[in-house]
Amino acid sequence: MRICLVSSPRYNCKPTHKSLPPLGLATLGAVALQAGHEVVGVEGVFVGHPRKIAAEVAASNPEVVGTNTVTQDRLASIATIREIRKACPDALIVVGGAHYSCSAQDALESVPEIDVVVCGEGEQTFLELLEAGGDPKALSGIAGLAYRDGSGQFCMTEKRDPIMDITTLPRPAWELFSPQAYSAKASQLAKGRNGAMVVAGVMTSRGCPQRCVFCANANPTRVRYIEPTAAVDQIEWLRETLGVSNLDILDDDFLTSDNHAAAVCEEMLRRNVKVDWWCGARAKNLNPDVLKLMRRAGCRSIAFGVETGTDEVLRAIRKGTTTDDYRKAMHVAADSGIEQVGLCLIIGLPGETLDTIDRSLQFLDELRDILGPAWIRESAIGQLPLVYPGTGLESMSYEEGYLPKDFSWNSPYLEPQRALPLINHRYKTVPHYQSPSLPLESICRHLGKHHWDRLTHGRRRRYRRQPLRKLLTKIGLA
Ligand code: B12
Repeated sequence: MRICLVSSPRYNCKPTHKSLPPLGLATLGAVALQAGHEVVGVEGVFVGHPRKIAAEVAASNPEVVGTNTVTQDRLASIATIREIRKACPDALIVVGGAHYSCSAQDALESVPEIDVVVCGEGEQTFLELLEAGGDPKALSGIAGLAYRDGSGQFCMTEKRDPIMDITTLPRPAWELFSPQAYSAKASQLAKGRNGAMVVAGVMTSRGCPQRCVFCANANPTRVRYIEPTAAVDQIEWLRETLGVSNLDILDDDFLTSDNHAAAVCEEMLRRNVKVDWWCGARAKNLNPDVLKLMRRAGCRSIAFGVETGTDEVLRAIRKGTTTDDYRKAMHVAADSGIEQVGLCLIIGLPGETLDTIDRSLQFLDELRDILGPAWIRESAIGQLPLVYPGTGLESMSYEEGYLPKDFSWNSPYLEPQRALPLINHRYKTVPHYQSPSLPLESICRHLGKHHWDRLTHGRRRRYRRQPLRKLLTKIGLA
């Protein structure tokens, strides 16, 4: 079949190169090519405008169009899908990825242009869909799908098991996209560095054992690993074929297995693969020897989701870590020689009070002192919690009455308190979590009065007020 895989434009439909090349779409492209299909990639993120993206898609005369998005960009993605439907009236439009997977019923009920939602890992499901020639009658027999039946009713097939042997998946088809055209500015590694560099992402494992209430990860809790030699084959290929000098290791937690992380690093050192890389990890029980090995293998930077600095809020969000874990982790990270450590913080999570906010920010200062020069100020900027589909925060927001019962992810949503400071203008159409006992307004007032300078330092532009109507008009939703 002729397939066109399209990346979503950004929320404002402005062309940008500031992103990472789309690993999910490149992986799907690889399995489709391997099975003998014709595949074309369209970098919607570079094009921006939905109608222009649709014209590029139509030029490949596809029988199947596949796309995905993140929640922030969903309205721009839907506007694009509507244009694609007009330009390719007979194509089967398939969507996937974390956002659509977790809001499949809503998508199919409110966006008639979408034919099928692939839920969870897509390789096998997409392949079976293509093998069935996209025949709507065959959909009920394919696990991991949501669709509308002949009478327009929402249907979901049985759940698709995660792929256990992820080593056997083909190398992502980077030839469909152009990793060299992406701006390194989307990467943590670019901070404070000059000169051209090519950045790409690899995943050496899939899955995360945690289920934090705010996380929008559609991955299963069972963690699966790529054989270290196969993971390094990919890294070496990116280095030698595309000149990738900087790598984002995108595993949900690169340190779920010390043995796996150490084996990947040892293999990189054995083959003398020269790339700078960074990764994210959970700050619990860090092994000092593994962190030192990571540093030797080229790891320059590591990010930890601290989220909050009090044990009561850590318990409420089911993070499975304590403030003591963080203190110990910062000592290990500082001693490892890793140059930059990023700490991400969310303010206003369940269980938060004005007192826990003050203590969290004090705790952050304590961690900064432990880290010394490795501390990256930028990444510790507080963010108000966003609600993503399928998360614990989404269920709480319905239960606690903050999200209206008729809320749809596919209609324009305007944060009711959008004029508040600290609501990042990029996220105005994504609901924020608000606990019944601590209104967002009180949080913002408190932060504005006591912590404004440190929280907005260097990024005030992000919090400027921008008329949303202008944005919605642009994407045809006003
Ligand atoms: C790399 C990454 C980025 C990169 C770039 C993403 C890109 N352009 O590709 C950067 C660093 C720029 C980034 C930024 C952000 N990200 Co991000 N990111 C990731 C990360 C770590 C890996 C994504 C990835 O490549 N996975 C590997 C591939 C193989 O998996 P996959 O993409 O899920 O694809 C599989 C399936 O989902 C499915 N599938 C996916 N697409 C499609 C399409 C079709 C047609 C089909 C059939 C199937 C299918 O099949 C694929 C193969 O199995 C994920 C976390 C994660 N574990 O996935 C978060 C994640 C995608 N990001 C997320 C978020 C929230 C963001 C930000 C909004 C963060 C912020 N606060 O600013 C920004 C938004 C930027 C933007 N506008 O695009 C959320 C998305 C949640 C949601 N509901 O949308 C995730 C899930 C993290 C999380 N746990 O909350 N991100």
